[in-house]
Amino acid sequence: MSDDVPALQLLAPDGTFRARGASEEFVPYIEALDDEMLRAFYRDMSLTRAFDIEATNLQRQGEMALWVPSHGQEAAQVGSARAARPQDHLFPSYREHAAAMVRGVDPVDIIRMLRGLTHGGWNPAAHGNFHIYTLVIGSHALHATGYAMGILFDNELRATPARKSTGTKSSTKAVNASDDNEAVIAYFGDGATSQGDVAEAFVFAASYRTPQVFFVQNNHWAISVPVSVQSRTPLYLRGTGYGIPSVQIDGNDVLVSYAVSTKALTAARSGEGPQLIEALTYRMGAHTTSDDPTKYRSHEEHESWAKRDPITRYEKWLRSRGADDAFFAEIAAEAGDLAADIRRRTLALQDPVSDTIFDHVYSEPHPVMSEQKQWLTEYSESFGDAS
Ligand SMILES: Cc1ncc(C[n+]2csc(CCOP(=O)(O)OP(=O)(O)O)c2C)c(N)n1
Ligand SMILES: [Mg+2]
Repeated sequence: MSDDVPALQLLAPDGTFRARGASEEFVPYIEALDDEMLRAFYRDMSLTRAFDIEATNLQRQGEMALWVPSHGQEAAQVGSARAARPQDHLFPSYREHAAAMVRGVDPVDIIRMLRGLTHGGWNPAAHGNFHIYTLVIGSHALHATGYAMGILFDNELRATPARKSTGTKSSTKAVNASDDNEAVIAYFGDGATSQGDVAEAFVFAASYRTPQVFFVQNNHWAISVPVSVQSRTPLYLRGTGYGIPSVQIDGNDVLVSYAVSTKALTAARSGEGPQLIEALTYRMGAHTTSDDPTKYRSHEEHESWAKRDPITRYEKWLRSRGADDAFFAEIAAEAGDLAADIRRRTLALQDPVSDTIFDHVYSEPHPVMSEQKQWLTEYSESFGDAS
């Protein structure tokens, strides 16, 4: 499948809705959405874009050690995160700012982590089951799969309280038939597919038929390594090789991302086992603010993807359906207010007290931690008022 013609697409880059061939199956998922939800997709993408630009500026002004831009990947993330039900668990990498916002994570919590004020960032249970960012590439594919195996075993126990779980897949189908069942999404990039952790996650997920979706954002680059070096075949075919139903979508089309993710999550929660979606998109910015992409990729390539921008195309489509200037002005104003609020709250962030670093190493007090804490206190005090 060529990059220019992804297998599944509903919204062409020029903003026209056209479902061809296999994509036709996904039209009813969009027809079922009301205007409010369709506009919410636009709002999610626009607010994330504003947040991302503001955070990049804050990093450039020395307010963060590092920023990881999401620019260009908003549609893939918003469509899939909006398809998830409240009970679902999402395991991100580190670039999933749009998905985080959809699930209720405060953008400043992401900033706090990249400013080095916290090791975690947020409590997933209090933030839409959106798990913490993982910088160790691919490792959370295993965390997500382990979590999905846990869901499976819990379901078995609930279905047969008298019998101890065997860990087999025997009763999966029967107990997973409800819409209320949990499912899992693991987000990772094209580069992560070369990691052993991801391969192991595929094996376990396929073998146990876990209720999960592997959502690969193929943004074409793993820092300076192009996807053509990661794989000789389209990435979605990797999933197929493990026996995981896998599809490739236009990742800059929020509608197809939503529709295909909804179908995949429904299949996963209904006992059909794991699913894989490869979303073709593009990392418009640098890998992080420490990177200079002009060293390894061409201006032409960048420009060709700018023409496929997910927000511009969606705006065109919404306008063709009646959204007027007032709606877009309202969202632009809200995005401006959000950026200003993020800046104000970032500048007001306080450093944590240094003791905190020892507090969560063990769940209970530990003599080695107490000793180290005492040492640090004495060391700090040795500077007197100058410390
Ligand atoms: C296990 C591991 N190896 C290497 C790195 C260094 N590293 C950080 S990001 C990255 C590239 C990841 O590319 P991809 O999976 O495509 O995600 P993207 O950054 O494009 O979203 C690498 C190699 C790391 N963080 N963890
Ligand atoms: Mg990548």
